[in-house]
Amino acid sequence: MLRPPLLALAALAAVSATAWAPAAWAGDYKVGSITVQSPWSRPAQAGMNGVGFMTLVNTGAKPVTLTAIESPLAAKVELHQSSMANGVMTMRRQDTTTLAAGGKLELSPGGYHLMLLGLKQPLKVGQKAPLTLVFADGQRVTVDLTVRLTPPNAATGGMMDHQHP
Ligand SMILES: [Cu+2]
Repeated sequence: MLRPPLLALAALAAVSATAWAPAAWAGDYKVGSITVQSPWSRPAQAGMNGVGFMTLVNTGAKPVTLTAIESPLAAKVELHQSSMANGVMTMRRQDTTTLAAGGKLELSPGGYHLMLLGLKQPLKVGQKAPLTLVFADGQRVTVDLTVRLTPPNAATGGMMDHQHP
């Protein structure tokens, strides 16, 4: 008698499909009103600096401030902003950054990015690099940066090379 178990399985599948449909994409992380989407990094050698990219979305009604970033893989992590001035790419360190209510911060090559200073181990393609975001209200979220050669969901393959002195 195969029929009853199959029906039960179908019902279960339908329930879980409904329950999962509104959920965030599998690579997303949530803490409070903040969603972290598609965190990723690029390959780098030990002793060098790595990068971190992701999208932060604040779905709450209040602004949220990012005050620190930590990773066990780096001596220090900083938030930087790259910008083009007179044809020259420059980077500035940002001590904090605030996401407005309903706001979004894209960290992507050529713009805002995280800098993993002094890598304690190499970052290799396919590896996950843990990183913790700390917010002003004390909330923290640990995400895994997926090490890859190209952005996760983009045709924009800007291979922007940038180095610290
Ligand atoms: Cu930088």
